[in-house]
Amino acid sequence: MKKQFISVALTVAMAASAFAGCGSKAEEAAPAASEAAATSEAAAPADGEKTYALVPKSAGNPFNEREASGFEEAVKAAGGKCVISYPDQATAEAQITVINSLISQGVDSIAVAANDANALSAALQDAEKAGIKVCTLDSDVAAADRAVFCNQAGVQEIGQALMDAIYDLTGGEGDYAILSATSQATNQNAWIEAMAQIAAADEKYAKLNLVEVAYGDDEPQKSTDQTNALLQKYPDLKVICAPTTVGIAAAAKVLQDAGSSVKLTGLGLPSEMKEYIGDDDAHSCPYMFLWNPIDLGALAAYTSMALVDGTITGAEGDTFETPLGNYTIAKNGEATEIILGQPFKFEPSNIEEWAAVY
Ligand code: RAM
Repeated sequence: MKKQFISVALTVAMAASAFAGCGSKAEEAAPAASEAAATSEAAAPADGEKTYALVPKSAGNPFNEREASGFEEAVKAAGGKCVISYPDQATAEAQITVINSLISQGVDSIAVAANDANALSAALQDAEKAGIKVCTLDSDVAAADRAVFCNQAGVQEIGQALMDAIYDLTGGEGDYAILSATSQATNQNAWIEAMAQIAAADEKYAKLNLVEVAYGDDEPQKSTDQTNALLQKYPDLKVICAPTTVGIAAAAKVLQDAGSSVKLTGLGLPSEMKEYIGDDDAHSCPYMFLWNPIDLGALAAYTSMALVDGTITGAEGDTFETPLGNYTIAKNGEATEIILGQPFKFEPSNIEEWAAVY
């Protein structure tokens, strides 16, 4: 099962890099923040050509850049025009500015990784009123403000994987802390909430003690400072769980450089974490989880194109075919979503292989 996942994911990742053509590395395929504005200016479509926009959470985060590269390659391979518009900060306000600009440009769709569950509502409703199809990826908004959410993996599955890792790495009891991204991030907040519910629902986790949820705002320096603060404040801390690729990379370096006995887990990018993953005391992170960010970006592109051409509306039961596979839109509470896959475990035996992919 695991092998099959690896080979499918590798094939897809390789196909994604092969598509890249113009710049085969994911990092090179995504424009920097300053270039994004230029790309946006050049977005005026030729007759009949559709323009699909992506609004990531922030610039300068390698996870977001890989997501953008997957989106861009999928749109280009289908002959569409792609606009990647990074907000200048990881805030809802900065994303509203970008969304308003995309509405003025008359793009056909917007896929957004939201920095806030509610604050983008008016801007996204304006986009929809202007005939622009809206979907979310990575980090969702309220159901009424988008057609469908491209979810990397089930919230419950991610919460369970992280809670079980904390249980394992603490030995089943003691202090742990969470180092998150921004306090408003819909995705991190949903995972942290799921972890809390899982911990409360089973006596097994009763001896675990969550001392603090700290926020590094998906900024390397702030995440480093927050890790140091946690170490100082909680001398009995056993584990830090960082459900953010920026946070986990920063914490891994702090812990490893200090030779700390505090163990780390969470959600990390293999290429950034390979030097920190190991079973011995010289490594800060025994294992962690993630999904393929290139595929997540590609799924958002296929979803955007299917919304624009009318193959799907975002309603429960809608189905569509993509080069990643066939998807059926499912109901999740009031909302609808498309799940990319399961969280995948990165550990010493597979980290090298994956670090070369993303
Ligand atoms: C960071 C971002 C992103 C999240 C990953 C795990 O890069 O916060 O939204 O999905 O971590």
